[in-house]
Amino acid sequence: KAHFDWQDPFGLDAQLSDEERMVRDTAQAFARDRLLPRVQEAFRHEKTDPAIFAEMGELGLLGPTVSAEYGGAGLNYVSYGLIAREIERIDSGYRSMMSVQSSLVIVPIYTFGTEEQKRKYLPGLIAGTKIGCFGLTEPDHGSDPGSMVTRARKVDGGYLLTGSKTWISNSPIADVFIVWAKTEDGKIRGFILEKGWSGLSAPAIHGKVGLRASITGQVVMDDVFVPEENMLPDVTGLKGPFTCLNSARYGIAWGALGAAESCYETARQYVLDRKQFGRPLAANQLIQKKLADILTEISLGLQGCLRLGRLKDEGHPPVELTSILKRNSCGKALEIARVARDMLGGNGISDEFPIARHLVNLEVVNTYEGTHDVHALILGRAITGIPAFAN
Ligand code: TGC
Ligand code: FAD
Repeated sequence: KAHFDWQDPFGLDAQLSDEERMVRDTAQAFARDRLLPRVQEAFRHEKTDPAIFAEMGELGLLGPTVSAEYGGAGLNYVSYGLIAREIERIDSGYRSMMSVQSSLVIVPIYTFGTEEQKRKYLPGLIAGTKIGCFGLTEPDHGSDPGSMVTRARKVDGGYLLTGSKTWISNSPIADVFIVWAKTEDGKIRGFILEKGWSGLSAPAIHGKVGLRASITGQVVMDDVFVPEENMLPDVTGLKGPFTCLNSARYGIAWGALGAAESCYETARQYVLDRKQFGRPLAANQLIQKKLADILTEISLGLQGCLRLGRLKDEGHPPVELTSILKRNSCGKALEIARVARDMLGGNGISDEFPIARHLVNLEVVNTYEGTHDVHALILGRAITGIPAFAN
């Protein structure tokens, strides 16, 4: 009888190239040795250590798909997904810091920027010596960013930006701000702003119950002058921010399953160790069914992520595939975290175990980058031809 591996039932490892395995191992070691020791304190005290960006940068974990001429490691999308999975196995907040920098700040500059913009901003962002953030969501426009009210008014030599963005990961510690605003013709354009510019502030939002290791804030712009050369020239409309989101949502699809794997492995060990009624909890059918369900969802989900990664490496797969997997991974991981938390009984409430932290983090991950239901509507539109969210 062939051997069954409860940690890798479909042999994901065997489907990776040597380079992909090496990237995965590097990210795993970094996450275990550098992030794990910090996470409990960071989460308890809502403390984000900005040094993490440079540590990730040193290992090539930021903007990994960018070519070497701008300082990137030139890796494929499967590698990017594997990095997200390993980082989020520790904490979704750390993956958030990484994926905003990689997909939402580096990608728009790399994809839509001028040669000067790429040379000026990419090396520091990829090294992690500069921190970036991405401002799309506004206080009154979240799922519907097309209705944004942030304005860019043309003036001599550039634009004056006015408006506010909210729930912006990294913003209070950011050096570089990618901001999406409407010009006077009503078209959405992307702008690169820098910390310290007159009229620009980024106050922190405190009191989050999840994702506490990742700092979040607003971006407030009061007639911020942005020189002409800081507008992203090569894109107009929602295609700009959504192109970045395609990459970030793909990373989340892998990452959320990394968090689910952490819950699964913790719960499995716990029920093997913990005895009630004179035998291990793991000896009960109800417990074994839960473990079987969890393993099934994680392993099917990972195969989907790998397939999408391969398709991304070959070309441009339909964006709906990303919606399927972002939605599935987040929804399933959230459910897995809830079940795993329950399997630890009272101890599941303690932050001595990672599960409750993953659970509250995953509530956020299920909401940002398009909520679970918004991705259902994107799929519903593709299936029926009828956009349920339009007027
Ligand atoms: P819609 O009519 O669908 O599209 C408008 C234009 O955009 C194009 N487009 C895309 N292009 C590339 N990739 C995609 N995925 C695209 N989706 C749409 C589309 O072709 C069209 O182009 P054109 O040239 O014809 O104008 O626009 P809509 O306004 O009807 O969209 C509705 C909806 C629901 C699909 C969309 O607005 C949506 O996805 N809402 C969710 C908002 C969201 O995801 N926000 C994320 C904010 S950033 C964030 O959360 C970061 S957290 C990161 C972290 O900390 O890890
Ligand atoms: P809403 O759009 O008001 O939605 C509220 C509820 O209504 C949801 O359940 C939604 O599914 C549902 N809903 C909305 N429209 C419909 C509809 N048509 N039909 C049925 N149901 C609907 N944004 C950024 O730009 N950059 C960031 O870096 C960033 N980081 C974030 C970090 C954190 C910690 C959080 C919490 C959010 C972050 N966001 C960021 C914002 C995030 O993308 C939004 O919160 C998300 O897109 C949802 O928007 P909203 O909160 O305005 O909710």
